[in-house]
Amino acid sequence: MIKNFCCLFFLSFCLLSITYAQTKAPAPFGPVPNENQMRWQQMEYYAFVHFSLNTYTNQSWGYGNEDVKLFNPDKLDCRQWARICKQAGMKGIIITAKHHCGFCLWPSKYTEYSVKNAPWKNGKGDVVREMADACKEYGLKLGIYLSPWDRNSPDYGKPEYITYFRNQLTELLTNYGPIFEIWFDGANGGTGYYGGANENRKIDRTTYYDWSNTYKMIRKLQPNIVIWNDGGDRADLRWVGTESGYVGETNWSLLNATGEVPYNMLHYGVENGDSWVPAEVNTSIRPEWFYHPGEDAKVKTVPYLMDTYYNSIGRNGSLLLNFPIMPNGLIHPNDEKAALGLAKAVKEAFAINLATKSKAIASNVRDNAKQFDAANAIDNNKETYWATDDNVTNAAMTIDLSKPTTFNRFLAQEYIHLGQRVKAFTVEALVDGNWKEVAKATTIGYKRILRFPSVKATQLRFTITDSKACPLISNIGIYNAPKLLTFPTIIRNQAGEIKIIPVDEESVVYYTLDGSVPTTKSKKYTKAFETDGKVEAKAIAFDPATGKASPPTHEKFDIPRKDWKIISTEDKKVYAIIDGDPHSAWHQPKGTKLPADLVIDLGKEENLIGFRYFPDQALWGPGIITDYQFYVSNDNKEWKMISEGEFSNIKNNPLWQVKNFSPVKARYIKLRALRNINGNDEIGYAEVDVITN
Ligand code: FUL
Repeated sequence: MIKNFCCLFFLSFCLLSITYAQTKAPAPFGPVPNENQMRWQQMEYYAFVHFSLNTYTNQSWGYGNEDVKLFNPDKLDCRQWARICKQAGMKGIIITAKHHCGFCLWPSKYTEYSVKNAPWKNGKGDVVREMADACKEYGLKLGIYLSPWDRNSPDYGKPEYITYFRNQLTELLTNYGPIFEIWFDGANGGTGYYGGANENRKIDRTTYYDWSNTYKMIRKLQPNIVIWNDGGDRADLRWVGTESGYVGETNWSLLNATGEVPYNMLHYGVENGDSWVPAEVNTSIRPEWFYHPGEDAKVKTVPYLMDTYYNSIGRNGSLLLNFPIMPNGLIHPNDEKAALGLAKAVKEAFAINLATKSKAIASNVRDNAKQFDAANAIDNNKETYWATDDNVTNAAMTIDLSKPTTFNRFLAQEYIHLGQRVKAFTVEALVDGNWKEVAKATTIGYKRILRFPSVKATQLRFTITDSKACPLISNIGIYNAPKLLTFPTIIRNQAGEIKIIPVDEESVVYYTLDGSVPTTKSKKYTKAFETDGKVEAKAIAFDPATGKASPPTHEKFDIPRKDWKIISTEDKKVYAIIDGDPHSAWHQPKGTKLPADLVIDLGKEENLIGFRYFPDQALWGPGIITDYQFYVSNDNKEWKMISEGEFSNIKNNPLWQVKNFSPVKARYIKLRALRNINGNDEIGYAEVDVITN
């Protein structure tokens, strides 16, 4: 009897404690990630590789008529790509199996426009297979980019193309093992070769691909996949509205399941959205996505990439960093160096979490239970978390560092399995007995990292000032990252004056004008100075305190523009176009109908070999030219067209557009805008320049 009683007592105790533990656990709040999204989120950092016929034609977007015979890399080695990505700390690689030109890197059964008709490996090669094998060898996950737009296919725009597209998807999702992510580019429809039709084919992005059925098929073939799509139908992940490498400081992993998604929603998410659609920040390690030899010196520097890291992974996004593959089939050594440099900088910045050995105390702990104590946020286990009582949405955690400690980074992670909650928080440091606010921010999400000037303090206070529901914090990090000097900006105005602008007021700037790398023995920059003729300027920022220097900035300026006159308008503000300042822009007057001309008198005859156009940098800025013609004249009467075409991908990546042509002597130039990104008549320019021989 006594024995039975004991058993009963023990059983009820167990039952009670389970119920107790269960009632205490917070309920999910709002949309939550599914398992695939969670697995993907934890990858944080992975690569894109852009490789196609464009690699051989120096183009950004192929038209669809490029010769397959051009594809003949002599050193192609996907193992080199995988090795670099692995060493760079990346967790996977997404390969452009088919870009807009329609050329397939795998021997698709459904088209002749593929590696099977290329000279590479006598048509027996399969780049996707080699990529899949290399990923497996290096323990990386494989992802596929399959462009929904196909400028080669004769069927593009017709219902038949959807069958073709799905057949190709089936090949890729069946024959190459597990695929972690599929990427459907949003550039859809427009001019193209289309099997010889050479026409403009428009499609309705929202209906043409019948995404919901395509998604069903994908999920059946690859149940663990995440789908990226900015093409009209909500998928698992979202674009952030720019390809420049940053998401909004406020970043909700939510969108609405239906309705349009304007820039603001892509960039910041939707606070009260009804679906979990987290942000992926995609950007290239160079300005463009495909390889262009002219960009070998334009590979992003480590401080720049580190900024990208903080502005993506540090803002509740993932980072998808692109390597353009060279025509020989390899990643360029400059790109490798930059990616490994970033990995080293990240490792150094987050080497020691000063919070780990400290003591954490919270102003409120859910039911005062150990299970939800503040210590869970510094225990190195992301499955445990600090939680407050249900009605508490304002709470602080104080971390005692026990002695004066220097730090300049704060990292926080929410336990997002149960939803994203935090709306606002502050970070304070206890310096000489006084609390000093060092940072203030909005959302946290999966991971948030804040940067602030170094502070020496004995305690840190993390206060959640607003939250949608009781906050759940799974991880806190406090770090002292070494200083990375950012390179200065160099601009030259119309008068030929060079201005060098450092990011950091304390650093000293040294420069050269002969193409050599500046050192502390080079000229020290004190104020703007005049230059004449063509100039190659390089500058570094130097920190006298540490003796460290930034990587050099490199700018090449063509002929001076002192005597240039813009003669197609009376509006004096038009000179913003040649003032060297990338932030100032001029727009054609209201009421202008396309085509719109911009005519410049260069003052004297010049030997021209190209021109450059820099669009308005306002996001998705108005009047960005997509289709142009370029004319020259010697008398402003008789004009000769010497270049025409498109500025591919200018909407998503509004960079300098460079167009070269055969040498020609001329005094007058005319840039004719034929079409803009929005299909209306607005036309704007931030800068226009010429390239001379
Ligand atoms: C863009 C494309 O048009 C670019 O060419 C590139 O593939 C990039 C990743 O997406 O929208």
